[in-house]
Amino acid sequence: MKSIIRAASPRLIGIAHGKLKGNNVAFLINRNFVHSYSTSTKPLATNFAKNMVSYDYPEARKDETIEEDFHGTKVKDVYRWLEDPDAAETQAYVDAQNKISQPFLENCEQWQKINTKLTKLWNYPKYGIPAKHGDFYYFHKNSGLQNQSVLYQQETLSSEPKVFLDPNALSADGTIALSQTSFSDDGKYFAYGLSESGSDWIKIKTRDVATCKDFDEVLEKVKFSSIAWTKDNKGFFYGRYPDQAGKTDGSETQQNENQKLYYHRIGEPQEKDVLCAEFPEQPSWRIGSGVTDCGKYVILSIVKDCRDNILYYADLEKAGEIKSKLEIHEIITKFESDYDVITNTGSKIFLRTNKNAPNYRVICIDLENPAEENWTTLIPEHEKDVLDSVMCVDGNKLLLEYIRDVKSVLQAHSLETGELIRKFDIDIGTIGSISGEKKYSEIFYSFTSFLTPGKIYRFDFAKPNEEPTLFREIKLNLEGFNSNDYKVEQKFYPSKDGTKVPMFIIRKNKETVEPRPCLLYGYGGFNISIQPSFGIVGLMFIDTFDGVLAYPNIRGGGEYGEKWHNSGRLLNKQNVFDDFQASAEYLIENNYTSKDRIVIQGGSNGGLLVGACINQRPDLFAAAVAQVGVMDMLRFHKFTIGHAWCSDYGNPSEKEHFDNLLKYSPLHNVHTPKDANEEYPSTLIQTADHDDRVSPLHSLKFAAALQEAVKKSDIQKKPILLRVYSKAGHGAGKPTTKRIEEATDILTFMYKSLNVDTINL
Ligand code: X99
Repeated sequence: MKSIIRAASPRLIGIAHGKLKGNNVAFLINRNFVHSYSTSTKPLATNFAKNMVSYDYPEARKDETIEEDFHGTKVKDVYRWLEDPDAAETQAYVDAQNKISQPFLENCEQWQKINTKLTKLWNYPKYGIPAKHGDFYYFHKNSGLQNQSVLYQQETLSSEPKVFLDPNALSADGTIALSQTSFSDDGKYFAYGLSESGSDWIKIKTRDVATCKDFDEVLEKVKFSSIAWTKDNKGFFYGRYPDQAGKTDGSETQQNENQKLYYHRIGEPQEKDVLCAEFPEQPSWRIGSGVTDCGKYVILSIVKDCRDNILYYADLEKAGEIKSKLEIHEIITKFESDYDVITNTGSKIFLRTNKNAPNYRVICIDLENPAEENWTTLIPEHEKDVLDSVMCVDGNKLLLEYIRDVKSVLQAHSLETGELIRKFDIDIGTIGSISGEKKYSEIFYSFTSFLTPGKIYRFDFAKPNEEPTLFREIKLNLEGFNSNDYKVEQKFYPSKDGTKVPMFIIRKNKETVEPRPCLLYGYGGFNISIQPSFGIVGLMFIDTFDGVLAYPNIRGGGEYGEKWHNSGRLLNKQNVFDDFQASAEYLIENNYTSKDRIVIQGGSNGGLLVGACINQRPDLFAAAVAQVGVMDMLRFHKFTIGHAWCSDYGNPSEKEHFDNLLKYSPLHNVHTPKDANEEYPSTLIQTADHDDRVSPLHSLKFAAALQEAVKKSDIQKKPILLRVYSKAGHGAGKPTTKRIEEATDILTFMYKSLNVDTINL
């Protein structure tokens, strides 16, 4: 949950596999996924919960012939045809669904009112942290409602910023986003990735900083790549996929396999790029790269799923001019832990790892002697706090970011001895991003929390006796926002098996607790921690409905290190759903809300959470919003990067995993409600046509199965809606207009589906 201030990613030397941050988790950064403009005009009932109607859902053809045998169990897949995004039948189905969902959401007076209020609230300037490259500082800024943030350049921190790159100029509708940036070490060249319509595919372009002019070349077929400049400032390493048949625009579903590492020289066409590393026997491997601060080594960080990496290195000094494959040497050979390279002194490499340290520690490996028995520990694992990131600054300092009971802690240690040098005083909340480099003594870091839009601090290690200064504060434009009007609590509630789970609860600052509309948001997977962050949509929910927000830090996340992740993955995945359901029960029992007022929301892996929970406990929630979710747990590994998720979900081709997945897969566990307790909550399923992280087919098949099941029920009155947005993807790079429209849809849906007695618009 890092805000816009994480936009630039100046943190590491380029290898960031151990903990996927930034764009990879964009669905968390912007809890609200948006869509294209609506034109529908049909009038609608005002409050659905009080005004039930029945729906004429589109007919989805059932192909009873598609059946697969999994370890002796035959499973039908009657909506397999919906897996083809290009088939006319699929497109007609999507159109028919949008014709129901779009007017339901948009044709009411509240949609307009919510949209107007949200647009007003959203309109405040948002700044990223400055980072120094060569002779200039750079930062991202969005003046308020610009579709994409603009990258600015300035000579000093007080001089007039100049526009360096404005993505808004690249498309009329804001659907071209600047998704990656990387400056050469001397700051003279700039490589940047553009993505279109929310796809994970990027095209890398290069620019001469002095003239602000682009070179001619465009590097294509790039995805899941780092951009790692060599210190001679001549070019960079990046990862590229082979050509594939058909489209490569993010609307296709082909698996992403056989990524290879290339070296690109600035000013040259892509055909001249040098193939540096490939592993043809290992199609799922993805090759990250980083050049060490000293420039001598390139370190390859290879992942095959979503945790654990291996490391190789090549000696660039020995290699000389890069003309052919690198001679690579092993550092870590087993996929069993995470290893993030921090920096090096000569052949000694410092890494953050969870090897034999589930809360992570800092170790040192000598490349000349990399065997494990020769590793040393510089900073041991903390008993309770999780070491979330480490970077090297000011020559010999390490900046360590910990997660302590979901909140951020920041401190500096010596690179030589590991000793603590200083603690930074951080309020209760989250460090959004940090910029700094080994060669500079100056750092910037941003802070965010539920009630703090953003504060950017500057600290200079050259002046150790001075305190960090508040460099910039992000403020809402509204006179009306006063953080004292709200209350944030952190509670620890017991889950089904007694495990204590932390949860933040945010509401109006009142003495008494009374049942209010409650938005319960969860993720629960992939070692991702849901830390406090500022969100306009959440505030709007509190203000408009006198509502309550709840963020349970359910298992599967990284809030308490690898153990917390492990207890919510593979055969333990049910714990994630149990934790989420227990959070709803806690909120009801403690009078924060009631069953007819709870809406659950989640995106991506959190969409799976929502899908599984409405099947398992339809009685517990009034409404549900499942965004870009993974819904077919028997087929997820067959599309785009889905195979990488087997580290959390297991592989259906293994019997014990299949048995487990079949028990919770949203698509395979829908029911026809036979009594009131079985009625599904009002459900909004959202996806987008260029989502190549989680292909829309998951949502399409789930919606078809749900609607088919409820059609046969006299009990089911609440709607099951599918909204498929166009020219949008998984969430990263979504233009502001689309974000606001989508958020308006969600809030309108919540208003209509919950027992809302207060509405302040
Ligand atoms: C991914 O699938 C990450 C994909 N990914 C890389 C990147 O492997 O985005 C990679 C390498 C280098 C640069 C950028 C990338 N993720 C990230 C999972 C969850 C995650 C995901 O998106 F681990 F956080 N999912 C969607 C999991 C289930 C639904």
